[in-house]
Amino acid sequence: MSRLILVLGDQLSHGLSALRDADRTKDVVVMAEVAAETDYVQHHPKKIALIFAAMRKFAAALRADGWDVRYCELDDTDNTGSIVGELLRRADQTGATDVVVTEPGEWRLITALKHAPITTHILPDDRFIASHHAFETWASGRKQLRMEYFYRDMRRKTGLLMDGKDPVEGKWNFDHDNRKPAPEDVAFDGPLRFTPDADVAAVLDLVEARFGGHFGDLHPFWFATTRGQALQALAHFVDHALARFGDYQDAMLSENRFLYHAVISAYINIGLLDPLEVCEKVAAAYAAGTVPINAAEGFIRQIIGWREYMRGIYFLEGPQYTERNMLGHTRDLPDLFWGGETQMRCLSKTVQQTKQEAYAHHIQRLMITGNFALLAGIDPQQVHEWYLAVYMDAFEWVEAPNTVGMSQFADGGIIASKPYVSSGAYINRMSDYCKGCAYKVSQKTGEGACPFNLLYWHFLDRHRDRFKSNARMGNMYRTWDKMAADRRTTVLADADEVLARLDAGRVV
Ligand code: FAD
Ligand code: DLZ
Ligand code: SF4
Repeated sequence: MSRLILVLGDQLSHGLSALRDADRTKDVVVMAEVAAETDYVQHHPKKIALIFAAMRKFAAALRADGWDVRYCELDDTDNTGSIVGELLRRADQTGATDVVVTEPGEWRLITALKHAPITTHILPDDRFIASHHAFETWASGRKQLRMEYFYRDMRRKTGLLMDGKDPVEGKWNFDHDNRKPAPEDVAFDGPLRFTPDADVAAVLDLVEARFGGHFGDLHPFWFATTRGQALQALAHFVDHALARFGDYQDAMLSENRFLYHAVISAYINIGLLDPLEVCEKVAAAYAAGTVPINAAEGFIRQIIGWREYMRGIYFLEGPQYTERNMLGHTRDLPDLFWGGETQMRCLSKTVQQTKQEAYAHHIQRLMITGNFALLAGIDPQQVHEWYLAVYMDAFEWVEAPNTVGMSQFADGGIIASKPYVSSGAYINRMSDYCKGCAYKVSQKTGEGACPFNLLYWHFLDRHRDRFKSNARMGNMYRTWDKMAADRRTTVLADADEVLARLDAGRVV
């Protein structure tokens, strides 16, 4: 009896556990473009196009490899609109009674599959280095789940950048060397871009027609849509950008959106690249002497450290994680996140870039949009849904811990030991946004004062009870307490005025 092998849009890996488990002479692969997956948030059109184009190309590659693939396009007349609906339709067609699937990266879909009226076998997703069991074992009994210690275990486990039992060059973490401000010139032209072929163009037409109303520009579309192209994009990054990745990891420039970043997260997350192979290529460049340790270590830490850790937390904390709101923030997400007018140049540039590219790098996500949402007290669930929608690499297992935990501190400190907040001074140091902004970053109060300067103190003041005993925040409170009382009153009143403008839908 044949079985149905479900391959989801972010499972486009030839070594997928569900495919390894299958028999290509008997089993039937099911892939489907469905409204339930395109509509659970208003995904950026570029993200939908990337997933559909890569799914179609992956299906073609499987067929060429001898698999029987039943692929349903979004506009097919008999499309049932959901993954479970498609499985039931294919079961009717083929007589299959069982489904095999690699575990999806989202509780929503796991639950739907577990409750599907057909026997479903969910296999571990072993494209990740740490299994659920390994992460639970690491986490159990620890008071704090700090990424750094998990990361060291991952280094030991993979042997990446290890010299026997010790880290190469004697240190686990070179983050202190990775905080240079924005450079004058960037000697990298950004990620490798691909011209859409006829198959990609057909997807672009479909996405334009069906999702043209979603936030985000579909054109120009230049993403890799096959593993071969993604490997070329990776090689381009390793050869031309990696050496400076570490130095400028945290820098931001208005007119250079990618700096020395890899722009491969979406390719890894949908399965075109394997995280370990990516790290091995980076480690090989270090071993060959073409990139310094702060670049290689900084990059590998993001993947075997942060990426694996975020997934571990998502599955450890369970389906309700996305509803956490430890700071009780309830303000609605302002329209400026959807491209509405703002005078804050850093926000306007980051949102505009997000709209055009479906991409912003980590510090833009954390210290511009995330920082503002946290300081302004925006409802973390709305913030989470925004991040899940607008970035091409956004899947809940990685987006939610980054947003709800790291960026919004809504999990109460499981991920971050203190909230990632800053005044305008940090943004000014790390970017060129403040030059030409309608606000003055050096101004602390009054009309024209940078809203980050005002909201920063407002945040610390309103959450004093929660954070006053956090050792890492002692300096912030000491600075605030040393300020003259009437100045503090003015700062808080000016911050309230900014928040009132937000609430009234006026331009900030
Ligand atoms: P680079 O800066 O070149 O880094 C290399 C790789 O490291 C990335 O490709 C990615 O695979 C990995 N990586 C780096 N940081 C992280 C991290 N914090 N968590 C997981 N992996 C990481 N990343 C996503 O993949 N999907 C998301 O939905 C997502 N949402 C985020 C939301 C917020 C609020 C924040 C602060 C960060 C989020 N990140 C997310 C993490 C990070 O911003 C992106 O992985 C990174 O910007 C992708 O760009 P890049 O490929 O150029 O990465
Ligand atoms: C994100 C996404 C979108 C937009 N569309 C599809 C789709 O039509 N078919 C599909 O199989 N997968 C899609 N995906 C990816 C899924 O939403 C993803 O597998 C789950 O969110 C789990 O990570
Ligand atoms: Fe952003 Fe403030 Fe700088 Fe303007 S002055 S760009 S609002 S940090």
